[in-house]
Amino acid sequence: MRQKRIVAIHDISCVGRCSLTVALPVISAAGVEVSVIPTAVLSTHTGGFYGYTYRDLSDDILPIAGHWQSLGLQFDAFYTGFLGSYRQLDIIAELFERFKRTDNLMVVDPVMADHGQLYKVYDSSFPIGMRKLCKKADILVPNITEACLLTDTPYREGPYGEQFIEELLNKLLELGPGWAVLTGVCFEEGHLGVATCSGKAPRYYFRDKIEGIYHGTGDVFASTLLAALMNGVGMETSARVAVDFTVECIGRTKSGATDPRYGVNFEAGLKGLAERIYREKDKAKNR
Ligand code: PXL
Repeated sequence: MRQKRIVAIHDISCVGRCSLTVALPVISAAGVEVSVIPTAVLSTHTGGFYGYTYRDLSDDILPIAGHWQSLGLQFDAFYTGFLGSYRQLDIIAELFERFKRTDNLMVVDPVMADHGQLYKVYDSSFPIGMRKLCKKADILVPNITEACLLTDTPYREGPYGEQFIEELLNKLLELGPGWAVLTGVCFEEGHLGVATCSGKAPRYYFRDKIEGIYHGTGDVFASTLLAALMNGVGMETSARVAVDFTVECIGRTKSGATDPRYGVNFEAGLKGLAERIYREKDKAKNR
């Protein structure tokens, strides 16, 4: 099989293990070539650190795309995460239009909020602008807070009823993506997981919840999901692999008792992740 090539469009948080410093190693470990478009450069991410530097790279994105077009480059997927400005929502939508083919995947992680709160760097118009990008996505990967903001649903804490989650998934699909992959789904105390839905009955996968707030885990999840998908693994299995890897990284970090602002120890699990993805790839091929 030809090697797959994707573009990861996130910020570079120089310290803190999120966005590009997660997407690059995780997706590369699965044998996929990763090109990047940095949306901003920060000294650290914005979660729990103060005084961080912030350089917005909005003006560089379309010139980068223009150069790539002049080289005739094509990509199997575009994967967006944290964006550096409101203006970037239109810029990325334009980029998607330039590079969309019938057989490539636009994956949007609408990174903007968690635990019921919009990140402080964004104002209340950001989720409304984000809906335009969701419209162009093949796969949308929000957490519950982001899903609520995107669909005008009042946020509440879990456990949720199945009806609440199914309505949320349907409203996400109405925004335009082919698939909604919703993280942070909880039907009973102590269990947390993911729902995948493309219009038929949603599929769920849960693991025991590890208490605590761990930074960058949304990026670990979405990067792993895409790494598996690019290897021909189906959506439901890819979501399972992504949940299992994220839980494993959180567990390892918890035992290491490091400051959770510095992200999770995913590095020690990369070899095992690659092996699992290749096993699932073989199974998918022989099916
Ligand atoms: O992991 C999401 C993320 C990415 N990039 C930056 C962030 C955050 C979450 O807070 O601040 C800069």
